[in-house]
Amino acid sequence: MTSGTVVVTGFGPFGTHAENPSADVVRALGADPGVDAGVRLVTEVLPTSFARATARVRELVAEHEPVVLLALGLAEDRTVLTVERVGVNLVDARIPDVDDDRPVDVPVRPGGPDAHLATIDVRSAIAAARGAGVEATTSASAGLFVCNAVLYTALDAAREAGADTVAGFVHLPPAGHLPVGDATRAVRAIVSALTPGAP
Ligand code: PCA
Repeated sequence: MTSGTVVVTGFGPFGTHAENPSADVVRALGADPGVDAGVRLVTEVLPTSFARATARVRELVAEHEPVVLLALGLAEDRTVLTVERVGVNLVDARIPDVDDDRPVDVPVRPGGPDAHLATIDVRSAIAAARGAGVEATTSASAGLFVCNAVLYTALDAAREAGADTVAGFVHLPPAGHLPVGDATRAVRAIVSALTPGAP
């Protein structure tokens, strides 16, 4: 039985982070999905660019009409995996993105709703990560940089398309706090828990 398409994205380098564990997790999933056989997993590493990442997320929603879109990113100042509850329609870049763009106090989408609540089941995602042996908590803010912009855009695109896509965001702590192998195991468990029809 096919449960549908699941899109999992990560981010490439940004700022002082030459390596981004979210990209490593996405590559590991691409090489070995390790999720229910009915799930068609699409993985992609997005550039940490406001313009290009948000445009690409809109394309991914339109192209695949996924049942789940789960975006991953690095939260440099956190020590555990966090599942985001909300994307807000505001950008305040503390550093330039990889296109040397540093938007400040502008909306992600002019005229869009102020915020979109994550539509994944946040509690199930946390329970799944913990079940895989990885500590996880909720987060009420994905920041005001590219990660938040991608979460907001994914939710916005799914709503506009009237698609059944549920979307959410997982921030990973630096690999020193959560090794990439453990993060990959947690994300696999989260994807399985969020996918309808999956065991
Ligand atoms: N973390 C940044 C952008 C890319 C990433 O992995 C953020 O939290 O916005």
